[in-house]
Amino acid sequence: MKNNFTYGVSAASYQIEGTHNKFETIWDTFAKKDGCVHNNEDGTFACDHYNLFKEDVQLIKDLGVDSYRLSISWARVFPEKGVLSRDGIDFYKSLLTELKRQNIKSNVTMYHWDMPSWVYDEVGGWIHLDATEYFLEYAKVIIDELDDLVDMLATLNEPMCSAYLGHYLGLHAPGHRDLEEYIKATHYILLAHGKVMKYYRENYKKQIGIVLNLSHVLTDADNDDNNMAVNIHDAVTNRAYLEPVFNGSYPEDLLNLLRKNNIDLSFIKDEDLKLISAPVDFLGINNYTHALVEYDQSNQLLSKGVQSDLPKTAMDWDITPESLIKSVEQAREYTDVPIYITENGAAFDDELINDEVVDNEREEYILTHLKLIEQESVRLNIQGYYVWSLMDNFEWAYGYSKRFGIIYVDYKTYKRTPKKSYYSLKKHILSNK
Ligand code: IFM
Repeated sequence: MKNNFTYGVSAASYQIEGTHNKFETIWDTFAKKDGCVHNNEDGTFACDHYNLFKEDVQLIKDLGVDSYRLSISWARVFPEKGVLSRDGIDFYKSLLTELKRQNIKSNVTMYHWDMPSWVYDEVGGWIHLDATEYFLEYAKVIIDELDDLVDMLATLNEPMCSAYLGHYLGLHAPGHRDLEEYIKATHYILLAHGKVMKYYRENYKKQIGIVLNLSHVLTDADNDDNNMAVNIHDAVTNRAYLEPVFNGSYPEDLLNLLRKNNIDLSFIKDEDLKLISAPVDFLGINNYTHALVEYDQSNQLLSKGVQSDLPKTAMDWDITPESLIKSVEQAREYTDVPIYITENGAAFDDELINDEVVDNEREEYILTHLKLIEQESVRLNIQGYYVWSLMDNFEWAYGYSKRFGIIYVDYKTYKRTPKKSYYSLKKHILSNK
């Protein structure tokens, strides 16, 4: 295994902190619309990490990991247009200071989907150039105020989800279904990344990168149509992000398909692509499963997901550890920078019995994936692995119905109970150090 391999655990602002109604994000609005989020649940209280962060940092410390990956809520920092919240900044200062005190490195993401509602109300979200300027204004504040306390910084988490799930499939906030919006949101969210990269490079010196979710795409019914669907789905979900960030261009097959659908692509400027492809110091990869697809004539993007008979998690996602390695190999076609697996983990239907959660399936999932990563870490220059997630939390459109945590959360009392997988991960880390 690589020397200095980083063990970590991940979580994200909206999913754990609780907004306590002090500010509004696009997920609060989305959750109010019937049929969008399980039981109309939202992040008002989440895991109340805002109040319980010291207890949570102690749990991270006791787990024995080197690093904690967290995100900052744009809306907590800028609850209204042009209004900076000192309380918001101070919360993150306290959290990062506590991590330092406990000698845990921080890996901080500036955008993990909780766009302030005012940005959406002003310009419609990521489909508008102005959103990139609002984001830059926020990112500058975060960087200027927090850089001393941060060890690694990432601009975005999973831009594919913001663009494709949020603006094409309608499964994530803001819940739109529009092909032109998919490519506009893709481009402008990446441009926001590029603008922040420029500011950071001109003024600061630490590690900055981006986190992409990559899933190996395949079909189990090999024919011309299905193979074409595999390629185009790979372009839409993986290469639409890898290529601009590392090569400064979008996949030609994707652009051709968009043109065939009469999408005007003149908003994509060469100078934007230069900013977007500024060198990063690391790539974060989030991966949970593969994407099994077939041709679908009724979809403008020509593919649909299909079911396999493989073992599944509670998300109905196939358990395919080897596909994690395939995704890292795909990224390696684009870049030599160090790679961190910034999210990997699984939801299962946990039960708390006598103050214990015996989550054997999650334990097996995590240890299988982690051991594979350790084995491949030298060949593929993988420098770390973060489990998703530190604790059960708000799982977006699934509300609180899916539990990904290695710590169980009772959503009535906020009591935390480490699960069996927490203890086995702890043991694994200890024996490897
Ligand atoms: O919970 C999410 C996380 O916010 C982003 N990556 C995938 C996780 C599981 O769905």
